[in-house]
Amino acid sequence: MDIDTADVSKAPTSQLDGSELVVVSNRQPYKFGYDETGAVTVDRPAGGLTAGLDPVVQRTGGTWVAWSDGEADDEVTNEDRRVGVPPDDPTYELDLLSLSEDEVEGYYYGYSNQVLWPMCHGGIWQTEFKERYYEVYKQVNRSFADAVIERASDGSVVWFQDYHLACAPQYVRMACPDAFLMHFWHITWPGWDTFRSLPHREAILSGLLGNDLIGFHTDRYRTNFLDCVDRALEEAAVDEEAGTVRYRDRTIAVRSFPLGVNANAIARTAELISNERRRDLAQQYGIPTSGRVALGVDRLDYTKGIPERIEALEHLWERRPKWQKELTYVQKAVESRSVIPKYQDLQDRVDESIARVNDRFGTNDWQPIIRIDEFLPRNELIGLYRLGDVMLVSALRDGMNLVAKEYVTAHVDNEGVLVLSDQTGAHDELGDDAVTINPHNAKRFAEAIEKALTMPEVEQRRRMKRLRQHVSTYDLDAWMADIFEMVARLHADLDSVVND
Ligand code: ADQ
Repeated sequence: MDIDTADVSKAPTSQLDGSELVVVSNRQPYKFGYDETGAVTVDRPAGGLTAGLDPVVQRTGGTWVAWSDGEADDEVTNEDRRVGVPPDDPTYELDLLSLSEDEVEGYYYGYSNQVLWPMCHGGIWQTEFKERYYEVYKQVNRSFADAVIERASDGSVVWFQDYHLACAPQYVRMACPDAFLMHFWHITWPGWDTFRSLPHREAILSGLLGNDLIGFHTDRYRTNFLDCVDRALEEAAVDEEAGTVRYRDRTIAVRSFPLGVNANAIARTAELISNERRRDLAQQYGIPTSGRVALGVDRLDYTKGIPERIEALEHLWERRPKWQKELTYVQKAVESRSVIPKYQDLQDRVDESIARVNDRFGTNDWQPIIRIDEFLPRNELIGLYRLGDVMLVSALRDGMNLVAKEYVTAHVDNEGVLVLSDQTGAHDELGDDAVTINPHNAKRFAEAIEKALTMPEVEQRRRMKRLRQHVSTYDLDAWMADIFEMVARLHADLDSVVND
């Protein structure tokens, strides 16, 4: 049994007050495939948001609409492409949307990941604006909206996730004027000077303003969004202090809700990992148990600052040779969006820099950088977190960064130091007790790694304790409770307007 996923979220859902919940996301919470014998397999949500939301929808019942990208989806779904989940004891319906190759290319790899993703992270030079991408994005958003409209009624609560679905809320709004629509935007929202580069900026904002509630991780993104609305849409009236937009005779609330992790489950799993198991894990990957370990856990994405991190480590081993043979860096990477050329370039850059550093400093009995590419079950990932004396999170820009929070949560013994980029949403919450870095400055970054490695134990423990306290208080349940409480308040306001 996977200990982490066995613990369901305790977030209250009573605020939904009997309304049907419809969750809409690009990725599905259960993925159906085949094993080598041809039998159907089910990949359950392992971590992050999908794992947290699934138990909530299990309790409320309802529908989850997502892109059908599982090999066995045709076999497990009915004629309407629906399947009850969890498969062993279904409590809600998964509604799977089939997309053609052209749609996947235009909507997912195109507009979502080569326009909105780089633009929102401030990389306007990384974007590939193609009108075709936008046309397909709208068309797929329309299909998601149609699937929602089929299920939703005026009393429903519809919850959109992320940047893949910016146009869908306005489409749903037109068909269901009285449904409660909300959206959580998981990535950064840039300032106006960046956002104004987007050729379809008005349409993207207008699509999102079909919602009643829009959530961001931090106040900064919320303020950026309100500023962009104010400047781009003449007909919108923004009240920055109240956090509202008046648009097309409706009021939209815009709030920040910093996402947390399933802290209790991670901590419990971490407690159950024996020293022996940790030693086995280290042995399995050739991680020395005598010296110190720095750890990086990322999707292979150019926003995560992996080459910058390797450069800082190289700087450290070069300028401070005492760390050679003493500090080993472990990079747990997971391949991502690799059909996009910029992601292939990044993979090449990471491969080359790891090879260069290992060539330069490696000896017969020591490899400076160990790379783990294979899939690790959740409890092994938590075991790996515990092996890290120092965690290096060096994102160039990151909406939140849950890896930082997971690392902290796993350090139940209060040992370990978090080195954290000030360009992450997580830094707004954890910056005081982490060692702060700017990922672009290799020299300072190297100094910060050394500071983390030499931090007196008392200070380490003091900082880690505070970090853990924060992360366990503002965990995934607290995030969901805050959001549902806001839904209930806004619902009540809407009711009073209707009854007046
Ligand atoms: P991501 O960019 O994917 O998410 P992150 O928050 O760091 O970034 O990770 C999400 C989840 O993926 C975590 O639960 C983590 O354990 C897992 N993960 C990451 N790398 C992994 C690896 N190599 N192996 C196994 N698991 C790995 C987007 C935004 C973030 C935001 C999240 C949630 O870009 O800024 O924090 O959504 O809102």
